[in-house]
Amino acid sequence: MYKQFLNLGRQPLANKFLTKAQTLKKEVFYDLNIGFNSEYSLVSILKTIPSKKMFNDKYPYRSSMSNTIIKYFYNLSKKIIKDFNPNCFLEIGSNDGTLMKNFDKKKSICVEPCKNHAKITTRMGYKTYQNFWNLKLAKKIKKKYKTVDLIYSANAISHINDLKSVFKAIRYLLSEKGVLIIEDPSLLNCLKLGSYDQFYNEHIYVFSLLSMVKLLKKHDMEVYNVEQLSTHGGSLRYYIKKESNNKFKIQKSINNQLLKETKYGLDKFKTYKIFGKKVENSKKELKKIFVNLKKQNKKIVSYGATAKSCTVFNYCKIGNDLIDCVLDTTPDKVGKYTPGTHIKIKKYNKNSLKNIDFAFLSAWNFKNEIFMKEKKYIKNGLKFITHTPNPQIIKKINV
Ligand code: DWN
Repeated sequence: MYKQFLNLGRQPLANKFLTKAQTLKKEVFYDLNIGFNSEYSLVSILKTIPSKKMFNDKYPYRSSMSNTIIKYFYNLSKKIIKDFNPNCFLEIGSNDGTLMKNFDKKKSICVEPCKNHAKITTRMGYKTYQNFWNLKLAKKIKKKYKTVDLIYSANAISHINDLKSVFKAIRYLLSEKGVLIIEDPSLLNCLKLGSYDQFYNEHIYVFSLLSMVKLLKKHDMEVYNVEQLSTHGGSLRYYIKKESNNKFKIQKSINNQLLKETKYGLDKFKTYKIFGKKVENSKKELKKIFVNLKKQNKKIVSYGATAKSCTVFNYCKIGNDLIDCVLDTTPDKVGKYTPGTHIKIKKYNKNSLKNIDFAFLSAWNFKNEIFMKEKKYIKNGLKFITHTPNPQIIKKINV
């Protein structure tokens, strides 16, 4: 049973960027309410949208659009090969192959439901199943490959509604001594940073170690190590094994993280009620900043057409009256309009920030990469607006 603690209003599909013609038609909006389930210490959106509506042949997000992620996945592949040297590596949610391209084609399998991305890894020469992850697929893969000793998934498990089916399928396919590695945004970081934009229709869950432990227990699996990551505003990497597998010992990191999470109150509904109030204040403060700047005729753009900012803009009612345009490098987003708020997305180039006074950090999770890239403009007076950890115009940026 989920108990609601936050109402983020009516929201369109976060990655459904619109053509000009589509902005003139009626858009579909859904309630975005967030709740807490005390049995699993699990936080989830309360109304889910069928996956096929979101992950289709036009899914626009590409991991390769950020240098931070390209480097991150390169380093991670080296680590996985060094630590595990898998005979068969399977990635759930392989997107455009940004991680996979670092692995041996003969020993790797991609699983990706979005046709446009699955086509890319197929073209690259990787065996790609263009499918949603489920038991039927796991059975099909097992028939062909017999054992898979490393299953990896970044920012995909949190997108799948039926977690029972997810873990059942993983347990079925994973070899006895195999390892499952999952990475997803950390609930603790999300609460500490007030980053309520981690909630949108694609992000069904924001996990904590507390919740992961409880979920896996039902499937005779356990987390034996956990690492704090800086990606996506703070994520956790869970190293998971079957309970019967004695090859890996439970690391100290598990108790440390569980302690941090319970100390913060991630197991108590009260903590989420407080977060909900904080978010309501954040909304008012952020809107105030935009309205004040607009009164002074400042030119404001948004940096990155993120799914996250769909939540912020629609919740705070920040639209094309307050933001001139959104800048982005993704081919499938450029020339379109943001869902719900209809702000034009323009192709980023080196001159895009000329004569711009303020840029909203939609891609706040890449702020270091962005600040480095824009240091010339920052030195010339460009200022950034952010909503995390609190709505503000960032005073000082060291570049
Ligand atoms: O879980 C998810 C995460 C991993 O990615 C998905 N559900 C959807 C997506 O969420 P997002 O859109 O909030 O992700 P990002 O990675 O914060 O998106 C960054 C956006 O900003 C991309 O469209 C690329 C763009 N960008 C850019 O134009 N110039 C990013 C950087 C760093 C840049 O310099």
